[in-house]
Amino acid sequence: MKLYYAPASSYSQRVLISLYEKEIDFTAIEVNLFEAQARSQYLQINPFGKIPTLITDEGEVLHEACIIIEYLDRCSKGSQKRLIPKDPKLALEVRMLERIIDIYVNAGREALFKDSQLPPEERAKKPVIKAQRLLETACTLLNEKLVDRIWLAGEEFSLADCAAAPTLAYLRMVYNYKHFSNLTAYVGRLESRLSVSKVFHSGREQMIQMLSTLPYPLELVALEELTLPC
Ligand SMILES: N[C@@H](CCC(=O)N[C@@H](CS)C(=O)NCC(=O)O)C(=O)O
Repeated sequence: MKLYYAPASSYSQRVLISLYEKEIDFTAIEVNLFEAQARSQYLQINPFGKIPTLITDEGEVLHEACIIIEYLDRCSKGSQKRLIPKDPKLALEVRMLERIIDIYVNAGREALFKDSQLPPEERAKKPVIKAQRLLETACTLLNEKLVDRIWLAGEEFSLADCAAAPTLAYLRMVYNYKHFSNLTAYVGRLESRLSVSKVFHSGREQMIQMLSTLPYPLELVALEELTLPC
């Protein structure tokens, strides 16, 4: 199978983490959406112009990180770990947590990121305040789930953790979540996990380069650099 991806793309990273977790062989094809010709070629594969895309060995084209991960999980051989549990009730919770991360945490992160790139006098208007409120609601929920859990859905690393790892790492650039202590401890566990650290390591250089070109530059923030907000 072939994965079209970019090393710093958080949605690509979700899929890469799942591929490493499941130890699936794949061919990685890096896409540069900033390059006109590469972009127009890629639009033939993904008309939305979004990465990642997976092309299966049967030639099926799959968009959307969570659907790609679900496909990879269905290809599981006997001993491979499952990222979406077989138990239907647990599977629903995993999917719900993934949606919460995508819709509230990631959208909040994107809204805060866009806001940080506006001239200071134009920042912190109603839409971004609303997005931050939803982001904080989601972080509160995740923090509560993590009171007695190692991973988001319990004992087993899942699709929800694949989504959480890059989202929460990039979130630190624009939002300090140190006051959510269970969430912060969980992020420490996530970032020590082999699949996650491998993916972050390979995306780091591209992300630092992209951040340096911003009108209001931002930096990748290591978890240890987060201090408790006053
Ligand atoms: N809903 C898509 C989102 C993918 C997405 O937004 N990818 C970003 C990179 S992390 C992208 O391709 N952005 C390029 C653009 O929006 O032009 C998914 O789950 O895969």
